[in-house]
Amino acid sequence: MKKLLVRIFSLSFSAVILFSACSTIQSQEEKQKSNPNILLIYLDDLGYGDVSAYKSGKLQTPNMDRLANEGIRFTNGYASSATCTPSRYALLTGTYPWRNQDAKILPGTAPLIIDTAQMTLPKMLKNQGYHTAIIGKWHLGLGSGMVDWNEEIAPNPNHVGFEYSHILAATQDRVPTVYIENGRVVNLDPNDPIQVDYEKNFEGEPTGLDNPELLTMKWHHGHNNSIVNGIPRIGFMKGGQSAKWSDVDMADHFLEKGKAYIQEQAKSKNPFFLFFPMQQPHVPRTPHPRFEGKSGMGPRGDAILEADWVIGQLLETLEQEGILENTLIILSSDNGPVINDGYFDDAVEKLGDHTPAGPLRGGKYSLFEAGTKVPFISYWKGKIQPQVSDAMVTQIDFLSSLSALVGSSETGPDSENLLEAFLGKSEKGREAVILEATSRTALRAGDWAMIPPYQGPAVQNQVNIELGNSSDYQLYNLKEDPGQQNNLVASNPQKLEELKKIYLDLKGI
Ligand code: NG6
Ligand code: CA
Repeated sequence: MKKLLVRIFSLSFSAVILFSACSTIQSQEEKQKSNPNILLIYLDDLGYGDVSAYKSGKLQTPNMDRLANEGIRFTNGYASSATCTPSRYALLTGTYPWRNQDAKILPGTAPLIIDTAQMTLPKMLKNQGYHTAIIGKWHLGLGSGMVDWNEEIAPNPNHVGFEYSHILAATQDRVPTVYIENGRVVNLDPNDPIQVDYEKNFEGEPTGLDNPELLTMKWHHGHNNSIVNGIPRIGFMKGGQSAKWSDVDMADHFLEKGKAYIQEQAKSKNPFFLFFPMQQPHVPRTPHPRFEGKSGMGPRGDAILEADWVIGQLLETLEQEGILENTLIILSSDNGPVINDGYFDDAVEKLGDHTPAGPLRGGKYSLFEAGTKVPFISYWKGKIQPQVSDAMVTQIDFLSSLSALVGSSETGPDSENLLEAFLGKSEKGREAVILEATSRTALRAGDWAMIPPYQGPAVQNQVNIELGNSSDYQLYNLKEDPGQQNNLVASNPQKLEELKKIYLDLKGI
């Protein structure tokens, strides 16, 4: 009898375990199915005033406006840095870029700067059943030292959480000027191997410096090494002729890959995460001839109109596949705007009264607001109520916030869970953030910005941008003075002390 009771008990106990195990599996599956797709559109050097929904520039960007006006337009959305690599590092890892010495503008030959053991946004989503992909600009390094571009390049984005990658290694102005899919150069002819060097040229290869007669775009500063498609680049490259990209077709190329990916994933029951980092309007600005002259502002404006069209096409694809309502779309930029970033491309001459930085001071490379305060939009048809939000949100917060969205408990070291703000359910964002620009840092806290003293020029003359360097502390009340014209250090010493303390605490000094 006792034996029988024990047996019944253990059987029912197993049944309970089995049942609860099943229900865990089921709820996991259900969760995966109900989690939305995530499309993260990330522009390169797009300024706060470049999107017409931000109501301060002269360009018309109807597709970005659609996202902004039917979603949340954040007025205090920040990239983590005023340049590309550090911002992307922070976005993917939820870690301040100044914690990683290597998170600086990288040459095309730099090794991968994300530790493959580190938690990343795509890894977290992959762990929750997402299919994950990156299509576009990478600029976080590849390989672990000397890369042989003719073999499999590893580690690559696939080793930090992306299941599919189709990328350009660094920037459009840096060699190698080829696409790389899942670690392999696309269309490479093994009889014409690629060699890349950032120190010295390969014998007999023309350069922008020595062969100006071969150029269709002239360099202004830097950008005078190897010539590809008539455009002088940063770095030297030899071989790989059949693999070289066509600059004017780049937008169409990535769009085609993006569309195909969305169409493929729409067939699956699992959600997807598509990171779509676009190259516009970074230099060299090479819009397709269909967009030439469309903005009246030269190639910079035309490239932004091209980017806007691409975004419209992505939206249309989601609509056609019937998955727009089930897709959270986030749009932002890696850093603020620059007009002349090293080529003579009419950007300065044809700018007219357009204001890429909107009302903000500075631009790319700057510790002033325009360096990092960028267009920042979240859109989810039917789920997010259209609104303008003044909450302070940053790209470093994507990891923890999206983790909360999909039911994961992962967080990033410096990433805050601002999901409610990203979904428009709360106006509460961050209290404070450390912003970075070319290895210098500053603080934004509440309505205030504090920039510590830095040596160095006040203006970077080649790009004509105020960098934020000053021998004194700078303190601005952004609510009253978004253009940072009135340094309040003398009149508000108490506030300065308060902010210095927050700054030092956050930096762990
Ligand atoms: C700078 C380049 C600039 C741009 C930038 C990176 C020169 C003189 N300037 O060094 O043109 O490529 O690096 O831009 O070479 S970013 O958006 O990827 O950070
Ligand atoms: Ca950039």
